[in-house]
Amino acid sequence: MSHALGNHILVEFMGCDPNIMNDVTSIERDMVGAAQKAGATVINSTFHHFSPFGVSGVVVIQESHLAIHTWPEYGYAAVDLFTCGEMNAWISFDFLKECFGAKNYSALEMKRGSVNLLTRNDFDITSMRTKASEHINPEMYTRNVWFTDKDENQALSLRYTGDVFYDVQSPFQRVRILESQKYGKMLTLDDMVMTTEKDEFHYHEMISHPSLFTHGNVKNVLVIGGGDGGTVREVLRHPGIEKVTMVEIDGEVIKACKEFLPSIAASFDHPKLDLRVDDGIAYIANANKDFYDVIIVDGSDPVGPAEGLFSVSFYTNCYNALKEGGILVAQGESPKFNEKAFSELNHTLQEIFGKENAPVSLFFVPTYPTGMWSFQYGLKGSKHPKSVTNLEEINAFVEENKLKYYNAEIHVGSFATPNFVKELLKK
Ligand code: SPD
Repeated sequence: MSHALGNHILVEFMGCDPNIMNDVTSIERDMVGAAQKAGATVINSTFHHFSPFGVSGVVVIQESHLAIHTWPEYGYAAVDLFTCGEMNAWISFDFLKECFGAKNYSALEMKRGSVNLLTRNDFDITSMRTKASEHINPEMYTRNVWFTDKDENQALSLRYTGDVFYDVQSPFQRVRILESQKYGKMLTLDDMVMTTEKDEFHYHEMISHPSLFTHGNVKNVLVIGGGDGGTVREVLRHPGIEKVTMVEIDGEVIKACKEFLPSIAASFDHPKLDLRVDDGIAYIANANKDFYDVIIVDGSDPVGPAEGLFSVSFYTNCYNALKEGGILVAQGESPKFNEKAFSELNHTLQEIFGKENAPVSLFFVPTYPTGMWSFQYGLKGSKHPKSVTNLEEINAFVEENKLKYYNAEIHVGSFATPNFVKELLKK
C-alpha cells in the first residue's frame, strides 16, 4: 500500500448516554483525554454547547485534529479522528467509546493525501517545525469552551474556563455554577444565564431601588424567586423596611449560590428576612389581601418552573396582595429577544392594574441575549416612577451604598421607551 500523509477515521457512536452527549464540559474533557491517551500534543480546544441540546467542538493537536458533533436526543455523536505521523487514532476511538457509553458504533478509515498522487514542493520545512515546537507547552493548551444562551435565531455566548463548580438536576431544573472568563462565576438554569459575579449589579439594583424609592414608605416586601440572593441583598439596604419575605421554589439554587456566589447571596442571614423554600405561585394565591407595599417577581424565563409567573391569575393574586398605593415589579424579558413574552406580560399588567399603571423600565445586561432587558410594573396607586421627586435622597443613598448602576438619572431615564417598544406595548 502506498504511503499517505494522514489517516482519517470517521466514527458514528450510537446509543450513547444522552446526558453526556449534552454536556459540553465532559465532552471537551473526554476529547482532550482521547488525544492525550494516544500520545498527541494538544494545542487548542474549542467547544460550544447549543441550548437546548447538542455540543460541537474541535481539539487541535500537533498531529492534526479530533472533532465532534452530538445529537443528545438521538444518543448520537459524529466524530472525526484525523491524524498524521505515528499517532494511533484507534486508541482515541476506544477511549471515547468507553467515555460516551456507546452501545453501537461504526467506523470508516480513510487514508488522506496519497503521496503518489501529490507533487512535493521544493522547500525545507524542517527548521520551521523545530521552531514551532519550541512554542508548544503541552501542559498549557488553550481551552475555548463556550456557554450559549439562545433561541432559534439569536444567541449570546460566553467563553468559560470549562470548570464546573456545581451541577445538580433539581426537581425543577438543571442548576449549575460555571466560571466565565469575562464575568466571573455565573449561575445558569437549564442552559440560560441567570446572573454573573461581574454584571449582577445591573439587574439587582434595577429590580429593587426604583420601586422602593417611588413608593417612598416601604415596610413590608415580598420577593418571589430571586434564589441567588441579589434582590434581597439590595432591598435590605433600605433601613425603613421592616420585613422582607422571600419565596424561592428551588432550594438547590439557594444552596449553590450560598456556596459559590457569596457576594450575591450575601444577605440570607439578615434578621429582617423570612426566607422560604416554597412555590411562589401557591404562596401568593393564599396570601393576605392588602398586605404588601412592594412585590418583586425575580423569576426566570417563561419556560419550566417560571412559566406560571407570567399568567393572569398569578398577577391578579399579586394585585390583591398589594396594599393601596403598592407597587409590583416583575422580571419583564427583553423587547429584542422574546418580544412575545415581553408584550404579553405588559398586556396582562395593563389589564389588571389599568392601562396607565403598567410602565416598563429598560436597562442593560451584557450577559443576557441582546443585552437589552426590562422590568415591568403594576402600580396600585397614582405614584408613577417617572415622577419621583426625592432625587437628592436617591443620590445620597447611591453614594452611601456605592451603587454601580442605579442613580436618580437612571431611575427617571429607564422609564423612557423607544418607539419600537411603544408599539410592542400597544394593545
Ligand atoms: N434570561 C434571564 C432572565 C432573568 C432571570 N432572573 C435572573 C435572576 C437574577 N436574580
